[in-house]
Amino acid sequence: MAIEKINVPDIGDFDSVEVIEVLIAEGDEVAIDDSLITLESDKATMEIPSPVAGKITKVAVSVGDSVSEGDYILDIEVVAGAAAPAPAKEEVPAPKAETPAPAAAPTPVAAPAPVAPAASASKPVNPQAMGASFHASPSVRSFARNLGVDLTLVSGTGPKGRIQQTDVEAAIKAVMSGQAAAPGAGATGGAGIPPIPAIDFSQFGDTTTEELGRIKKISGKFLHASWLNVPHVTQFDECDITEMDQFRKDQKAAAEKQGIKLTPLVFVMKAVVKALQDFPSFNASLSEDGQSIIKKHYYNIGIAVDTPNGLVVPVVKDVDQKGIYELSRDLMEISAKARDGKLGPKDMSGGTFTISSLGGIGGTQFTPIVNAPEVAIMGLSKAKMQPVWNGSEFEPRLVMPFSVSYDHRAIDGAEGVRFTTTVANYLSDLRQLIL
Ligand code: CAO
Repeated sequence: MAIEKINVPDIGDFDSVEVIEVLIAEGDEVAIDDSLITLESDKATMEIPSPVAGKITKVAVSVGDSVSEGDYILDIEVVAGAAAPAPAKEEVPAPKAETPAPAAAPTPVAAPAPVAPAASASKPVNPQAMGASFHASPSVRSFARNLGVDLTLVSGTGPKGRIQQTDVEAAIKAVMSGQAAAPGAGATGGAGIPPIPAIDFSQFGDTTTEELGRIKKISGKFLHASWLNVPHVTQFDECDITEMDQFRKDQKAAAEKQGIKLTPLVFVMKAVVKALQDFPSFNASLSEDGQSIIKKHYYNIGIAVDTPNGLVVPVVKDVDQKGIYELSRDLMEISAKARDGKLGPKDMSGGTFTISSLGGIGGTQFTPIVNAPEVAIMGLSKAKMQPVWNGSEFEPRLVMPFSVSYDHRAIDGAEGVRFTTTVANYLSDLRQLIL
């Protein structure tokens, strides 16, 4: 039986992170992906999953220790035949970040239950709620999940505001006794959110029930939170990308020689960043109290990537400082990493604006959900040749429909359409990007 030494995997930019829970003991049997320990920084709580299946033979860390990437955690006697081969550093499963860094992609945390009692009416739903950190042990998270309690709405009474089981119980009691409102009450003036009735579908025909994948459960929670908290407006528009696409095709062969696949998306990223510089309110987040707008002077674009396991949003950093080839290389790299399930917390944090491109697939328009706490997101649909009236005749032009959903608390409607018009102008004449 081989003994596998387990070290702390890549945990993003965090260093010297406190061990707040040791979830296993010597002699325990673990499966691949079972949580071993929980780390807590000031920004996030992360469970470190086991990269192999086997029996714990030694535990080298205790609650209160501080650890960094590469530190030794424990030994596992690998189960013969059942274990994955010792993974290379990059292959270590990414820690399961339970609370994302601010502006992270709509990924971490579990799916909401249909009826989620809120903690107390005095803790209103706020724009940062879906990205806010809460501190709770996995057992409390699991307890809350089973009861459908949204922990972002529960006040913790433990050390450093940590949520205890008693806090979850108190939150439920408050709702049941009518002392507190149901979720959304802060945003809806006490109306609450009526549950969707549970129906036994098998009475109408055969059914099968499949558990949602981990990523879907996680992203579902953040999409739901954004949908409930952010007053969305979606502006639809279209742009003439005839010249842009001709330029892309002209460059394609040269790019391919360097191993690069040029798609319209990288040109859109450049045009969007130029428009974000013109309209800083779109590259921003609302403050926790909703009274200020925090404008970011860096341009990190999240790209929604469709993977076999679900939707993930890796972030391409410093798009304003990169050329088309470098961006294409970055995009190929992160989408490959996303599809191989190898994205780490670093790859998915720090985004300032998100683009969801369905243009390679089809569709005419869609309404993307804002990746809160960002305030705006763009959806790209499939470009088509269309007859366009030029004043004297119809001309065949390549027209790409797109949409921008935004948080109406941060952005007014007029600004919304000015932004989409500006992006369309830049895309119809790329020369403007160098002015
Ligand atoms: N109009 C017309 N054609 C388009 C297009 C558009 N808007 N966007 C891309 N295409 C073309 C590309 O040029 C490419 O064609 P060629 O091979 O002939 O050049 C083809 O469609 C496929 O492109 P792609 O999808 O591989 O590459 P991309 O850079 O456009 O997108 C990525 C990369 C990672 C965003 C994409 O693969 C993906 O995962 N998209 C889905 C995202 C998603 O699920 N969003 C929904 C979120 S909400 O649930």
